[in-house]
Amino acid sequence: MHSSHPERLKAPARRRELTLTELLQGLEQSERSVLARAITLVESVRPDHRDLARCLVESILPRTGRAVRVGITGPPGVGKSTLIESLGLHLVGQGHRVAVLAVDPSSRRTGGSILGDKTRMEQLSREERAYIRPSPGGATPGGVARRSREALLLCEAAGFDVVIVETIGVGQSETAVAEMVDTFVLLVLPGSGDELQGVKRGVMELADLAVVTKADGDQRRLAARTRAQLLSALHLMPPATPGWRTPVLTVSSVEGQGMGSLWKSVLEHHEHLASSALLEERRSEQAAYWLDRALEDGLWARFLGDHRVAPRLEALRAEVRSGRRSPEGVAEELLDLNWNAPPADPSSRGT
Ligand SMILES: Nc1nc2c(ncn2[C@@H]2O[C@H](COP(=O)(O)OP(=O)(O)O)[C@@H](O)[C@H]2O)c(=O)[nH]1
Ligand SMILES: [Mg+2]
Repeated sequence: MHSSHPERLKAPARRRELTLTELLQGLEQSERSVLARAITLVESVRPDHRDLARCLVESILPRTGRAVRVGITGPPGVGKSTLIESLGLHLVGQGHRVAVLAVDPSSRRTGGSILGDKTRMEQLSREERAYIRPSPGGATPGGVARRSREALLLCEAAGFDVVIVETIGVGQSETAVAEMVDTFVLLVLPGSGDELQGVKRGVMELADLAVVTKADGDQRRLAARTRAQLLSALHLMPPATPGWRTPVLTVSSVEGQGMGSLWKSVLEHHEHLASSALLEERRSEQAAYWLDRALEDGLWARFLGDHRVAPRLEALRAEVRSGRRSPEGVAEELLDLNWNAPPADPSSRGT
């Protein structure tokens, strides 16, 4: 059995915290309230919560991996949330159980109310077979994404067979979400065909599927043209999935148009992955990726918390800022300071 957890005595005016057994049972029975509390647990930074969260996630691992994991990315305002709601309703109507997660590395600074994330998926959130979870706040972007990945696993353990992850904001969250899903979907606005080179290239190369949104009203024809431009731009790029040509679709989420074909393409991609060894390969690469990120963050936090580093760092940083010291020199000095003291393997250090 897992390490025991001290009884939680101080929980004034709050619900009693659930034990590992209760959490596991609740997830097994697909209880949404238990799923919500399990996700709150993995989002917590309290050390005793982290212990329990670790036990929980490791215990459910055998029951994960059965969902189709879909990432949705694109610039703010492109229509991600609206599309997820429309697709989610379509899927719920077909009998699927759909969980929606958001990854917002900036949610701490902005209090989670950034421009372009106004759509709350109200209709979908009222569905019994849907579960919607906003982004956790967090100290580091990596921390936010790691919590979301654990939340994804919990959703799978709770029996959700589709998990959709929305990237909020631009930049950091895109790679993180691409590293936790099977199928990564890029949304673009009608008329953005001419600026497809440049900044978006990195994200385009990750796309297993591209979708031109808002193909309705007088934007319909523009959307079709953008689709053609996207197709030829993607043609020049290495495929995000080996042996797979990234399809480009047009949809209108407000009219509910194109959700059937969108889901069909997602399943085709999933089938392409699953029928070769690619799905397993992608997921195990991703697990290794998250191990490295967790180690990076953990080492960094420990380093900053070291009693020999903490008091000196600000002064040294100021010297680097002013140009009196070199970044490399100061880093080496601090790393030596940190790692020489405890008995360490000297051969593992570079020159
Ligand atoms: N005409 C039209 N507008 C849409 C469509 N999808 C979203 N929108 C609008 O675009 C705006 C941004 O949508 P939202 O889903 O919040 O974008 P997000 O920031 O990418 O999540 C909202 O005002 C939506 O009503 C669509 O299919 N057609
Ligand atoms: Mg949104």
